[in-house]
Amino acid sequence: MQDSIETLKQWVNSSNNIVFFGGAGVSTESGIPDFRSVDGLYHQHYAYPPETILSHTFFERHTAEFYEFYHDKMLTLDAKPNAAHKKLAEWEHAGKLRAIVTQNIDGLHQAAGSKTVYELHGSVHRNYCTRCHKFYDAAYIKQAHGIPLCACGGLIKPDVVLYEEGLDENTIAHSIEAIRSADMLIIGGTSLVVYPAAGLINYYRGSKLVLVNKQETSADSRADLVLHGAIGEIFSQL
Ligand code: CNA
Repeated sequence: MQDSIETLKQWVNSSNNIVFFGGAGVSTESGIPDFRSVDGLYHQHYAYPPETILSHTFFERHTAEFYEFYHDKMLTLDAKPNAAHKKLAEWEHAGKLRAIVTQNIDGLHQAAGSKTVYELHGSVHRNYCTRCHKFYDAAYIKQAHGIPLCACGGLIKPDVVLYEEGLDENTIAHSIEAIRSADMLIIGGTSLVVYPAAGLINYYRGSKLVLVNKQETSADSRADLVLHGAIGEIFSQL
């Protein structure tokens, strides 16, 4: 492991166009559970699996239950950026990192100071009335009991891409462009099973594909460097 960390350190030092592609595993060390780890949301007991609750149909048909889960598990507003978020922000500031493409909706990259963050699945920090489109922040949703309603009486929906919904085309286009022209692509904290997001890594055409994940993923075999471990712990050694 120490050799791999050393190699990664050298690659980072010699790169100035790094793109990071991440998922829920980036935020577990901030106390936000992912979906697929042993202590992830899939292994906790709910009446439905998380991907059913976080689907468009469920939101429409069982809005109160959706918001119960969402309040409990997704609106983790007290979480703070960990060493991985901070290191990525540092690299961007130093002109090494061009963009972060994330499947996370927690806003922790921006909280760490990162500026160019493509949020493929949206953000809990943006919420809109489905009737008049008025904006509401996450604090408003947090303090609302039950289903959050707009001043106009309309239902407020988080700007989060639910299962069955399409991704924002502009965000995809920017993500593809960044990944395609990156000199190094670091993939971290993602099981790479949620599509179309996971497919974006196929646009990388460089020779420094790095994978930092606790568990094995389908991309391990084609990565140029694989580090199995906790991303915050690993990044704090870079
Ligand atoms: P996932 O499918 O739960 O996979 C997470 C991966 O991260 C697993 O392979 C773990 O082994 C790995 N992992 C967990 N902790 C660490 C760690 N500390 N260091 C390195 N690796 C770790 O999550 P994905 O993001 O791949 O799945 C996509 C879904 C989960 C997206 O739609 C997200 O929106 C959604 N999600 C987001 C959050 C968040 O915003 N923080 C939380 C939970 C789920």
